[in-house]
Amino acid sequence: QELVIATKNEGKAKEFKDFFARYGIKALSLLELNDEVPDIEENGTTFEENAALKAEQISAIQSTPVLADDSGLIIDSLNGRPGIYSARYAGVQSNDQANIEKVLDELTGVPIEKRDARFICVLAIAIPNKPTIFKTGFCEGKIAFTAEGKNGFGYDPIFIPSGYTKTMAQLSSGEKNKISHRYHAIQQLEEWIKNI
Ligand code: ITT
Repeated sequence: QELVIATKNEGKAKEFKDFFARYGIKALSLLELNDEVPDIEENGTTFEENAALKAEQISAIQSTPVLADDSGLIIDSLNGRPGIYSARYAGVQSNDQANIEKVLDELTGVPIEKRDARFICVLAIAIPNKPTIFKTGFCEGKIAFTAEGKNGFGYDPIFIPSGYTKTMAQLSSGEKNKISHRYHAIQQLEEWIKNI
């Protein structure tokens, strides 16, 4: 079986492939679809709204169930930023490196006790003619003082998961996929996945 994932983010796409392979399902990202899909403007004000926008618009075009992921990093001492702006925190054309530098810059001089943060992943599954399903997962941790590690994507090099002394980017993909926000959200879909 196949399931379309409404993402153009390669890091996310790889994680979904690994998760769904366990259930014998091939996850296909928008980067792999043969048809051109329009860029979806993520103009919602919440993770849920943005996840629904992506899943529902692609599902309407493809006439199949579509899963979308809206995720981000929430830093307590930055009043929850970058939040829904995580992908473009350092500007519209920003990349992971620039986003990381902006966060580290804003946390200059902030001690470890005040560097609490969490990743959030909101999944929306749009099914033609049915209400959209939502599932949310979190991963608690702290923001490191410097970027370390090469695995994963996004803010992984500066995120130290609770109970670890290494950043998420220093963990193997197998280790990340057992503790991540995305894993915790997908876990709640098990029943739905079995009925695909
Ligand atoms: P799509 O909308 O095409 O899926 P995107 O990168 O624009 O890709 P989002 O709008 O959901 O996706 O932004 C999520 C951002 O949050 C992402 O670009 C990363 O910077 C960050 N992020 C999400 N999950 C992460 C993870 O597991 N590790 C590190 N950073 C993550």
